[in-house]
Amino acid sequence: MSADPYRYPRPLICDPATPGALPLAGGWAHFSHVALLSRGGAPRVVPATDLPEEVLARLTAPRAPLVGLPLDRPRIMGILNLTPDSFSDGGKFLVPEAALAHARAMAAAGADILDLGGESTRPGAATVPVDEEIARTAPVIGALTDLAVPVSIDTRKAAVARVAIRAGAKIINDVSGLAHDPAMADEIAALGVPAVLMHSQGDPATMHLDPRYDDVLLDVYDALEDILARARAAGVPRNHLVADIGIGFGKTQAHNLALLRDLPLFHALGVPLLLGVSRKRFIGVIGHAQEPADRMPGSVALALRAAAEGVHILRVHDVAETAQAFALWQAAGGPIHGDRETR
Ligand code: HH2
Repeated sequence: MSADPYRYPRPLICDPATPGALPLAGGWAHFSHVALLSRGGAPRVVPATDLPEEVLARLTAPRAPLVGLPLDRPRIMGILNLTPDSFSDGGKFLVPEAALAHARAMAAAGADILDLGGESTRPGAATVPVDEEIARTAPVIGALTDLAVPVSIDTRKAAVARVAIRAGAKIINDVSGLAHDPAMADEIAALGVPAVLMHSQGDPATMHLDPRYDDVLLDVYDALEDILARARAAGVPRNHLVADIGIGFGKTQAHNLALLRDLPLFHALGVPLLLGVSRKRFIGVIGHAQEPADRMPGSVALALRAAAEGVHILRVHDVAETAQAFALWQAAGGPIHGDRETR
């Protein structure tokens, strides 16, 4: 692999008052040092100012607003699964009235974005035909166009994304990271909308069976870099791209935890970061909560930790609880705005 010592610079989060502290991704989290990671070698901690100018610029540059939403504080993406079989809320919102009521309730509770999906991508899930996925999602999106909160369409398929954007969605969320549908990169470019591109190893039907990596952290970083480069090559502007490490998608619990431990590395991709941990299985295992609905406290804990590390968007089921946690964290001096004046 690359011998470039600055290829994997993992920022070490610090208090904003630390001498030499720099804003991470131009936001509320700060760092003064980075751990230079490498394949097989020990991390080497150096001052951030030792980094080449281009690497430092990628780590510190403010991220552009997403569909007009300034990324100057952690944003909440509320989940709405219009599916019979999603692992946590499957079947709850199949009736359009129930879906619309839940969407409006999440917006009122503090969601900044609503993520609507018509296909479960839980481990073992089978693919849904395009027509059915469109029938599940487009009418609900069309009925929500009066909401001030932008809607994103959670789909791996270009045709579903196209109809959803025409119906009023503003963002595409592709959990396959352009891998499922060869038309997706061109479609995102042609539609001219932002896209969340997530890392996934394999297909939902089989991804959980035996996921393997040489070095999960650096492999996922390299893969996301490739995915972003493919989108750029198709004509998607950098300020339309958001990256997501894809917790639980072709990853064991050990893989998930290794990625979360060194999450700040992914700011080196130079784009906003989104994280989806909400109610996922490893939270149930570690937190002793068999039912997904009982995994809210662990989900909120991880959302707070990720927000403290500068992650821009948290994809959650429990919007009100996450918004309350953020509000209290900020009120008690947590670094949501990062400067002394707001403390
Ligand atoms: N996780 C799920 C679905 N979409 N999108 C992004 N960007 N990141 C994620 O981590 C992510 C996602 C899976 O969760 P959920 O939607 O609750 O369940 P299901 O796939 O069963 O519908």
